[in-house]
Amino acid sequence: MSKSNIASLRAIEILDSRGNPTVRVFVTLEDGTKASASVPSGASTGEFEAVELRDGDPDRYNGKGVLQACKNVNEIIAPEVVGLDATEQAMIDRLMIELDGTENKARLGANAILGVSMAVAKAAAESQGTELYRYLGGSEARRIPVPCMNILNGGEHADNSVDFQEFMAVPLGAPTFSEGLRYVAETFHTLKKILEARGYATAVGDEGGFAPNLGSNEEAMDLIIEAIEKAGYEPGVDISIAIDSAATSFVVDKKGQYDLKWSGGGILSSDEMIDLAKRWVEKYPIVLWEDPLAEEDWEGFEKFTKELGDKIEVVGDDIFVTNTKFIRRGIREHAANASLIKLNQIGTVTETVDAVRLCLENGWRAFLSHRSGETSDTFLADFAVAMGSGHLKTGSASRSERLAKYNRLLEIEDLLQSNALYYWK
Ligand code: 2PG
Ligand code: MG
Repeated sequence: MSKSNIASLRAIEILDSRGNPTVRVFVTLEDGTKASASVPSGASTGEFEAVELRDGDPDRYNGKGVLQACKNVNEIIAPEVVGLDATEQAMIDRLMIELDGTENKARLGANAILGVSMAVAKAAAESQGTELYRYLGGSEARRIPVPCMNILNGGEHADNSVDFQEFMAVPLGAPTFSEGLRYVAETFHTLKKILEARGYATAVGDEGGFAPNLGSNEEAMDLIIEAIEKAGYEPGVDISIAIDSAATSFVVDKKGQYDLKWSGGGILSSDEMIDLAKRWVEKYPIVLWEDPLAEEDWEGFEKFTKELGDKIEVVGDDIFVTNTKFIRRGIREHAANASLIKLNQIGTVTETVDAVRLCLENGWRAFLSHRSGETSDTFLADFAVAMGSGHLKTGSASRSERLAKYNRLLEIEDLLQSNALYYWK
């Protein structure tokens, strides 16, 4: 019997950064190795994401309990997986997909399955005495992602008057990851001073960025440019800007019409949204725009990419949900030139790797991402280095569930020393 065989597997219900239940899985191997993994959870979720199984019992956590998902790990998955070699990631993931038997992991829950998938990977790495990023990415895994730091929050991640969900500072001109992190953390602190001076609130949203009530969405851009400059950096050279509109969260009737409801900016058509983006890309140093349109507005995405795809990275999140089926269609129809990548949108480590590979092999970029509901788990940091896709978003320079990932990347940079690579493109 191999020493890296799984001896036990157990899930418990824990709370995430929003105080909502999520799944934590513990795994022990025959050689005594122990590992655990915790599953993140989104708020602006795509309709076709793998199913996050919630109990729906109104007497517990407003129906958000995950006791059934934990039970599925303990009573259905564990008996099948115990005894298998933890290094057989693809086989274990496939087995869980078959055990579930549905298209979208609705029976066992993507939260149950992903918890096991990540915990197994961590245990296998640990048992081999290998860092997780190296176990998953091999000896060539040495590119540290550019940290796209979400310094201003709006949309469903905040209770304010900004429609677009995330405004990110992208330190693409920094020489190293740690310097890049410093550039954007300093910008974050400078932004706080600017907001204070203008009498705006400096409370933070779900991902740790500020969530002020601004006069318009554009004001957010102006404030960020000001913060970059006041922090001593040159916009567009040292630090550029990335946006996640999360447009599915303000689309009217699934497609075509967008209601800028938080700012009271009125209803815009898909074409008007594209025009707005064109104006902004002209005026501001924007390098990446995620979900500029809603998940079912494939036509709009195609137009957007035609107009702006040679200037900026166009990322699909809700439209692709880390699913190779939708990414393939996106590649065929030129609906974007990059996909967001979230482990829990698809539900296993293996399928997430497949999604990243599909992007990279087709000349697309893959933008690795946390969820708005997170835990202290740092799997994402190692995973991003393993995939070598060059950039990630994992929130702001506040809230320790966000900093945990950035700090793990600092550790990896230190482990790699001068072998670490850092560049935007
Ligand atoms: C997004 C994510 C992460 P959520 O839309 O990209 O920032 O948000 O986890 O709420 O889907
Ligand atoms: Mg998004």
